[in-house]
Amino acid sequence: MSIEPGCSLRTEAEVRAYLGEAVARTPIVDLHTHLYAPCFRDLLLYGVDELVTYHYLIAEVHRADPTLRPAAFYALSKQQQADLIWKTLFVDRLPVSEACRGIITVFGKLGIEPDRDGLDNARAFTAQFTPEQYVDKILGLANVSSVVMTNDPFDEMERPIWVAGGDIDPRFLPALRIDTFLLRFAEVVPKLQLWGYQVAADTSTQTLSEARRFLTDWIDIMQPVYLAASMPPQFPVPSDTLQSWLTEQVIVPVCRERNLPWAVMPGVRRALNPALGQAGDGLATSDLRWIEYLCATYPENRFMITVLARENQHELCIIARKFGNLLPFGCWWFLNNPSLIEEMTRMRFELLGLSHIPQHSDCRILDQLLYKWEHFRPILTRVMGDKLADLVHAGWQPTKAEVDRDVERLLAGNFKAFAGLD
Ligand code: RAT
Ligand code: ZN
Repeated sequence: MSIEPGCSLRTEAEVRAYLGEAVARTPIVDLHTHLYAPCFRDLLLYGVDELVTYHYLIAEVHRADPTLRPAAFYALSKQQQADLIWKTLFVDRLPVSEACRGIITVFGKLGIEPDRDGLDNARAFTAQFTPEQYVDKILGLANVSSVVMTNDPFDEMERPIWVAGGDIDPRFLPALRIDTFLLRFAEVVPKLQLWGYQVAADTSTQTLSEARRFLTDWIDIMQPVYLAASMPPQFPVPSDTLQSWLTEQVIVPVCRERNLPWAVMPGVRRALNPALGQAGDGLATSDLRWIEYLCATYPENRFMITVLARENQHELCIIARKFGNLLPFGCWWFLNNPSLIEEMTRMRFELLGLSHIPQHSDCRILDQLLYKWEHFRPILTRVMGDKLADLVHAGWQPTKAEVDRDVERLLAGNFKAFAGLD
């Protein structure tokens, strides 16, 4: 392919400036969030009270005020919780943490003046919009074209909405979450039986066909773009456990048959401090041998992966170099901090080139799209800019079209291709 000289970026400064524009203008497909389309009603969280009571900030307020008892905090109304967090983390001390900074970024993007006296102006701002209008506004301002939801058939609030059917805003793509199915199968057997699936906590041929039927029914109902599970640091595959059997006999074959990737998210230690509720989870370094085993044993399957511990990131890149059916994505949860994103993204460029997905937002509250992506874009521009600058100095002048093409790959195309979307 000939490179048009007129479109070449000849100097480091030209490359960096053009890359910055491309990163800003390229729409993002956010491949893992906990956001919901407006038709899911109360499950779609937005507005300042939700924002300020994000579980990352709930953890931080309990650190800032160790006399605060989690039970007392959770007994407050949502608005009282938000007021307390605002006073403690934003007024009584400078809001320097990444999660605190995020709130200030959101206010800036929405034109809300942060007010040390309280959150009423921010509340009034959001109250002007219907949920649908707010979705349009936030997706537009964030330049996010679509977001992947997290959809759990065992969730009592969302299940009836799926069962009733209806049109989902096409910018919200479903993902079938299987944590409960995979990790708590024995516990949910009675529920599955109630729903008409003849399963038991065993590996019989009947459980096999009925467990597969459950998954395929939900694939038919949700039409997910992938199956997903956040996983403990250790997972016994292969072994003679029920979980290993479900993995190899149910999930992997169903994913293959339906041509769907499985997104695995190892490293979570649930309820490290149970009193903190959703804010109480922790992490540990993961043993990724089972991922290598699945990639090697099932080359026809596709696996996406994000791992929670920083300590696993180099190893993950090396595993991904060996298996084309493994796609690393995102800087997840406790890794979604600028210093760690920069380190991980740099390492991924160096070891994986463009064959990764540098970030997902994990947003739980719609407005967070404004900060998570606003904070990420300059990091991508800096890290990729360094790589392109090195190329220019070595004698390779990228064209504008090449930069556009590859930024699109990183922010949307790699995911769409891997998930078979278009
Ligand atoms: O990032 C988060 O908000 C976590 O609480 C988890 O939901 C995690 O992202 C997950 O998907 O398990
Ligand atoms: Zn998540």
